Amino acid sequence: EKGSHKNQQYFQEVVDSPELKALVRELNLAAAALARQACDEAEAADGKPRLVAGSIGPMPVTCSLSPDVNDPGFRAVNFRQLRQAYRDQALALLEGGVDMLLVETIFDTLNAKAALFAIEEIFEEQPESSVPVMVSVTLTDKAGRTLSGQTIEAFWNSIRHVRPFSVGINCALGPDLMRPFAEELSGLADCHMSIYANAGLPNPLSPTGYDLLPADMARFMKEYADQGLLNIVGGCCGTTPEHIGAIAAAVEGMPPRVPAPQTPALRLSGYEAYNHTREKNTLFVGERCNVAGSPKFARLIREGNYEEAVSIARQQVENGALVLDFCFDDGLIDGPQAMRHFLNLMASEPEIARVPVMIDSSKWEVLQAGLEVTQGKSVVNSISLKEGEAEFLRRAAEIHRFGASAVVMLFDERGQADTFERKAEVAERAYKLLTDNGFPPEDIIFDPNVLAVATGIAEHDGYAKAFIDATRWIKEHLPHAKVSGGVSNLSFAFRGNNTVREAMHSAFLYHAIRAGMDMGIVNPQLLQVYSDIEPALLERVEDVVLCRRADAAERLIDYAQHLRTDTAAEGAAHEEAWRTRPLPERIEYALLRGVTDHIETDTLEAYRELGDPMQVIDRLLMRAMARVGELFGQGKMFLPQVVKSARVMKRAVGVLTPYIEQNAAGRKSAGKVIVATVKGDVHDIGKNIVAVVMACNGYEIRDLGVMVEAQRIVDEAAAWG
Ligand code: THG
Repeated sequence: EKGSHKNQQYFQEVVDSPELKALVRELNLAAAALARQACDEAEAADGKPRLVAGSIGPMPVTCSLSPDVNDPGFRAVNFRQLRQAYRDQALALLEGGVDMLLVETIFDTLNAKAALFAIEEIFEEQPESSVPVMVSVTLTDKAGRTLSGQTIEAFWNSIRHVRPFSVGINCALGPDLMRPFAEELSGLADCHMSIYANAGLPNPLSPTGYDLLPADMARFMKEYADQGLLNIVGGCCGTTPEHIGAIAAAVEGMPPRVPAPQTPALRLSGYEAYNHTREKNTLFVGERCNVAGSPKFARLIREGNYEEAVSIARQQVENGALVLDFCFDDGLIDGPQAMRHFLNLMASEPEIARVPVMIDSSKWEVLQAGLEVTQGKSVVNSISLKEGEAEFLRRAAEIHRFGASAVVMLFDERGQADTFERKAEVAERAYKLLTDNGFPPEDIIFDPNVLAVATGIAEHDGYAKAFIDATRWIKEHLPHAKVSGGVSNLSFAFRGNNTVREAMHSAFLYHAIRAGMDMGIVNPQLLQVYSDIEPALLERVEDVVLCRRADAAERLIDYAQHLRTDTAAEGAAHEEAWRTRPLPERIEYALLRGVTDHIETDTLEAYRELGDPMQVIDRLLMRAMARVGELFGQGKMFLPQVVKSARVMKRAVGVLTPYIEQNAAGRKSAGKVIVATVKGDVHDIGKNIVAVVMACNGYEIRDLGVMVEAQRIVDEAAAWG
């Protein structure tokens, strides 16, 4: 405790130290002047132009990591402090006459975002001072992550909104270890690319203190240029004027890299990137971390039990949520403080924080608080025209400066858009305003308002249909804009009756997705398979969702009533019923519905009957999985359900494995196979199935596990082959 306190105090002193702060302007003015003078001298000597890039470094403190292991929610510095310091520095560099600004050696993307925020603000206030901005990240481990945990693509998604002159990698790894990540970045970045690596790793025995001598660096950089990875090249730690001279000579006259054009897409990130490209299925946003939408979550936050609250976030990611919504709007909770604290805590949980965040609040200062603590590219939920055009555009501009996307609710000064015509009108107006003011259309996520239906009030009957029609219209008329909705709102009239609620959500999603809905805020654990909805219920639910008959609500309410009285008894009977079906049907039932309870006994029974584990896999398990794939393809099953199916599959394969190994022992090898999932992929279900199938066919399998580096796979293959 004491040590921890001291540690925090130390960092506080670093941040507050007045001595260097007073010198920011003086130091940076002098730096710019000295560099300019050196350039002028060199230009006079050989007549070639020289440019000065004002370097903006990463700071000794970081905004997204706790310097205190005992207190993961602690931060020594906040976004506003960094933004101010970077502002002072950038102003002085610009005043000193630099030709460009170089935000470099980025190890924490949030620090970099503070610098870029400050720079963009200056350019907006004084457009005449605008110069090109270069951005350069540093990767600290062989997995290609920043110190603050992001992959290179997640980093790029976080900063690409500034449309930099160039992006690149510098420092840390030498040119050999850096190469795979330079290749990756080069494929992603639609701007120039820079590389200035260290001269290899530190080496006290070398005359320069680093491994690579000028000729080595020159050779590496020539290879980079040959591969078409370079527009700008140089050297970082351990390089000397001789290194730079050798590199310049080696790449002289070589053609520059041509950036690959990128298709517009919603590109988000947490620790990892999530790109919602055209071929992606619906994006599910987990709704459970919402104090207004979950009594349990609300209680945990009010009691300050953040640890358990964080576990709710974890469960959702495990159940297939690809983005998490966080909402702390409650009269008894300090919203900005709760948002900040929760997101800071979550950042120390890599399995949760790998997904992007949706910051949900009706209060602007809560949205800002969330933006100030997320290093990734987040989604702001939400803004609207409720308070008029000026406020709408002011908020949109600030969201863009933070590099976030925005949910735009279809509200205007007249209120909520509840008919198709009003929804289309407000969406068109908001879209035009945003795109005319430089907001990227692919970062606009329209929410046409999912409102409760079958409430008994006739005016509400058309709400779901209006949402679906508006979705179709938006996707047809407003290029690249996305459509999202809070699905659980739809069924508020059936609170307490999850059978009806789930059926309503699945049917609604089925139709809205066909109309073009891109994403939905849902409870990932409560989604029914569309084709599983009991026909009588489905008919009534679809009557309501599609507004097919005047008495639709009444009929669904009646039906729900009879379900409610019977559920307990019927549920138990239903449970019994599927257990008495033939074995293949039981296995399919379990796989389709993600029921793990009996899968191990059923699989073993199948093995005893068929006598061969391969037959069980081929004839029963794979057939059921094929059905899962088919339903997924038709939009009748959703990712969270597929995740559950895969878990059942894993259990089934698990009990068969000893028999497979037993069969394989003593048999002549059909060949050797190495399996692994590659960097960035933690999902090993497919890999495991392949391994099992091949083992059954007599292959020797070596399983290297998940997230294996390319080089290790090659090395293992060479050693074993
Ligand atoms: N659009 C946008 N954002 C949104 C919404 C929207 N955010 C909030 C909300 N709507 C979406 N989130 C929820 C979360 C929970 C529920 C509904 C919507 C919900 N909760 C159960 C209930 O109230 O009955 C709680 C059950 C329980 O936990 O016991 O239904 O539309 N942009």
